[in-house]
Amino acid sequence: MSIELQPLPPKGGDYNLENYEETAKHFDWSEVEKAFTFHKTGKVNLAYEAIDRFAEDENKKDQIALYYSDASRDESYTFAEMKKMSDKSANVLKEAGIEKGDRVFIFMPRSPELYFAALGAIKIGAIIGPLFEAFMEGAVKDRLENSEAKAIVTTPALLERVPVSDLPALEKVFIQGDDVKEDGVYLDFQSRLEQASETHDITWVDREDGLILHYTSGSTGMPKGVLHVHGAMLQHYQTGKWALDLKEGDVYWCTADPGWVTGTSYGIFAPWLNGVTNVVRGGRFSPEDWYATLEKYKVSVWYSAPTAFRMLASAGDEVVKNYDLSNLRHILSVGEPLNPEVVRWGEQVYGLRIHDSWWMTETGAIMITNFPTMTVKPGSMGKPFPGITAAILDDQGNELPPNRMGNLALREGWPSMMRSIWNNEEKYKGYFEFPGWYVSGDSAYKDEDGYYWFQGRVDDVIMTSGERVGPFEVESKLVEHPAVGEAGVIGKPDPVRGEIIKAFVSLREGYEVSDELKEDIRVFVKNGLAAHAAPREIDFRDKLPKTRSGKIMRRVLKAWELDLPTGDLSTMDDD
Ligand code: 6R9
Repeated sequence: MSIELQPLPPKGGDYNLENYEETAKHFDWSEVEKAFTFHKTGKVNLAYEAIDRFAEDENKKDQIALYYSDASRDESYTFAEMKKMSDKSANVLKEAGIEKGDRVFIFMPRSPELYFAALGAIKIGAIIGPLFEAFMEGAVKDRLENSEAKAIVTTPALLERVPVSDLPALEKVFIQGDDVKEDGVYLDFQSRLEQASETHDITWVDREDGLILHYTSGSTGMPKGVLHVHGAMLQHYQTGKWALDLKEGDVYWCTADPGWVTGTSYGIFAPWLNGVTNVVRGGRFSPEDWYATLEKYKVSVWYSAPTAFRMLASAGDEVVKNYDLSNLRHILSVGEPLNPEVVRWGEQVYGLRIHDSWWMTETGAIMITNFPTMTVKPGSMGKPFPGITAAILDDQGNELPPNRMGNLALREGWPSMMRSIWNNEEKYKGYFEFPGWYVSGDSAYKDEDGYYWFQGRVDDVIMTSGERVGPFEVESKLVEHPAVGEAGVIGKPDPVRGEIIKAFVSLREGYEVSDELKEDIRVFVKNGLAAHAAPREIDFRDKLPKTRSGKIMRRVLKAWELDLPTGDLSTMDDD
């Protein structure tokens, strides 16, 4: 029996989605179109719906659209100013010969100009390719080469990682910085932006035209380019409304970097399509800075990730008391399993529940989530968003009954579904091996109430003495132990048991490695979960390998264990 938490009373007004079950029964995506200008005009461009229509609205134009801060800058831009800056940026790109359909990469640390560049490119119908600032030359080259990028917007510091002469398709390199010397290929983005005209005729596109290309790692091979289209805005908008519960007057902060899908779908599109104030903070994580950001901007809706919440929890419960977080009313999480322990911790320190949401780069927007008006079962990802059909399939594509673990799949055809893998039709088809279904690569089960429970990536599931064990369950239990900061669990091949469970653990401040502690942690999992789920081996490490978006890389743990090469680490957080 899992624990069930009744919905908490709303803080300040009703939630947008009052009755999940009723709404899901009757929901139709075509209804969502009525929220957009294109429903009346037939003219489509996501940037128009996100920025320009509010800039043209007397009641909205002077509202802050973007609050930006980092160690050296502290700025804000209204919707009217965002329109002006993105129009200028569109003119800069267009004058340099960039056209509809061209790939324009954006390779820079978070800054207001990153957002102007992205919106400007979208306004001319170009396809944007966000690149995380920590990528090194090889990773940048692979992505620009694969997509035949025509332009990149970058900074002087990152320019050395762009191998321009090895990229024949790359015609223009826009550099955002001081005193940039132009020479035909290299162009000064900053001065051009200042000088550009403030009026721009937006390029109207088709709903099926390309919007954004996100490169993401699979279990094998090179990162693949996942293409999304303008029509995805229906789902960005509606999930913003019902899952994030965005409404007039909200100040919203998504902590993800736009180099990852969460930082674009929910750091650019969803908030602005809903006309809310969006907070962007540059720089690195620190508990004090994060709480100061929530306080300073009176953030009301906050979207972050389990690793961040665990790091905040590790910082201790005292630090949060120094900040006024009274405006906060709704918190969400994505990217990796949200341990029940973290949900309990959230309720304790914030007086609010952290709501899990599940989706992927390929799905483009939230697919399964815990709605604020719904009973929450901590550890479960929640239920499918209205208009989304999910199922658990066996390896032959048959739907499994409740409580059976299998492949988490989605009925194809949701608005923000990827439309292709760039230059790789085979890979794309690989997701749709069972007619009508997109197979996610995650394993999960659905309980008798329709809640989905994440078990791991398909290839991470552990079989030990004939028992199926999801590493997430074990990791969740491990991090409940007071000494454990983070934990990654893999199956280690064993001649007798098939696999045994092996845990890699980093300790919290103040704890020392010892055999006693090891045994204590083992017994803790054994007693808390099940004997067969207790790790037979525990290795202590100072740090666990993680992707830049915070996921513990079990395949690297496995490679450590088996003494194998670790493969492509271009998405790994190695600083
Ligand atoms: C948005 C994003 C996708 C993979 C996905 C799954 C994991 C995402 C999760 C979750 C457990 C959740 N994942 N949300 N696992 N619970 N709520 O993260 O996209 O970087 O493509 O990762 O992340 O394994 O398949 P992406």
